[in-house]
Amino acid sequence: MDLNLDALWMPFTANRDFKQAPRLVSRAEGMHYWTPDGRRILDGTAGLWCVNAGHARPRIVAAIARQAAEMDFAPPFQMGHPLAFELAHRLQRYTPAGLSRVFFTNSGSESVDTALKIALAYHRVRGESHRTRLIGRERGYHGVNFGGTAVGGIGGNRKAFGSSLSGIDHLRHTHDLTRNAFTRGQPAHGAELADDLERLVALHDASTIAAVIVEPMAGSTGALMPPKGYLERLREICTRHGILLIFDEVITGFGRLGAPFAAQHYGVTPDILTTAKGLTNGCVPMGAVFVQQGIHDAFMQGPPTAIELPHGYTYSGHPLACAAALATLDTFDEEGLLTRGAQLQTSLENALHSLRGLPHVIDIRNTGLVGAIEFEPRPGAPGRRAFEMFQSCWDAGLLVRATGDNIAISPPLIVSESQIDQIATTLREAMIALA
Ligand code: PXG
Repeated sequence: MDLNLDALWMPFTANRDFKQAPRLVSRAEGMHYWTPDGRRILDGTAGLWCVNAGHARPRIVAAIARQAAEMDFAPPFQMGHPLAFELAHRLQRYTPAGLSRVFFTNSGSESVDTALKIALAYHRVRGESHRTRLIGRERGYHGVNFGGTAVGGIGGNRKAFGSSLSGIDHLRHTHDLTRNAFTRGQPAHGAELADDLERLVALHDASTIAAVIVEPMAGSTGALMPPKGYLERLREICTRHGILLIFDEVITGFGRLGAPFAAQHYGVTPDILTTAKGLTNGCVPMGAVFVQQGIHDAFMQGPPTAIELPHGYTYSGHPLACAAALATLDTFDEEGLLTRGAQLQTSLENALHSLRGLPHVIDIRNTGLVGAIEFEPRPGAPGRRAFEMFQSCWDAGLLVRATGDNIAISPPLIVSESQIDQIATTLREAMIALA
């Protein structure tokens, strides 16, 4: 393929290394990608945790094409179009109880920054404008905008960008291999790590804290499952101190853990919930922030002609995105995909845990249709083992995701049992060859 690679500055990519030996895909359908030279790759990552119903689903493709011809764009400020309202209403069927108001964005990063801004403005509108502090967690990933970077807990994503926002603090992460290695589902140990929030409350005073944001399952840093009782305790502490709890469900939303949302899977309901990715099956960029009705209603005061929340995007509720989302929800419903992860959990669990004992493996963990394998870092070269796994799986026709010393697996929710076996077989062969 005659392609000049020079002009594109690629995101989160080792540009020079990539351009020496590019990994390109040019077609996708169902569970597979194809490279430009026709090699078929099994998609073990649902694209980037987003193509939950599989690729190029005809109903979704047709809905986008129809909408592009019908009305390509509609201004979302002081104007509306029916599909945005229809989608917002429809989404209430899936979201946890109470989270009945929705604000549309175009990405997970925008959803996170929107959620943080809503939290700050909510306290202010209620006369608690002293609540400005935002708390994230180590090893959290909340996208790349300024708010998400500030509350994010990955040092390497933060250090290049100056002093970030002020008034930020972080909880300790929950990853503890000494007590929890090779756990199936939720780890037994670590609920007490939620008490770290009490430490921050003692340090800063609750009256200064607006919100805590966590991924119920931390995706980007290697699929870290919450210890049993941890989310419950975090919820209880937030409620007791008037702190809003935000769940970032950009990865866990729309079926990844075997329920529509992690909030339902774990039985803990946040005040605000951020999503993106699976909402449109990755076809058109879109995000959504769900808020408790009481939070929304607190803004609906003052003169009715005033704009209650000075926030929004040109493409909030874009017609193509709404059409894609509605067709995606139809597909999820028709095929029972939002709960299919619960049925397939044991298959993926057994397949992945069968790899225990292979060289360098220090942990295997899983829930729903997500799993991770963690490797002992190679001395002097952290992250290389996982990257080499990613490369050898790619060479063998399987797409996995490398993050730190972890390999994450998160196939589309249409994955078959035999494809799960294929994933495990390919991983095993790559792991046996791993130095
Ligand atoms: N929050 C969470 C929890 C995410 O996982 C974002 C926010 C940001 O979403 P956008 O749409 O702005 O990228 C994400 C994104 C990985 C990986 O390898 C994960 C994400 C993005 C890229 C890579 O795990 N998640």
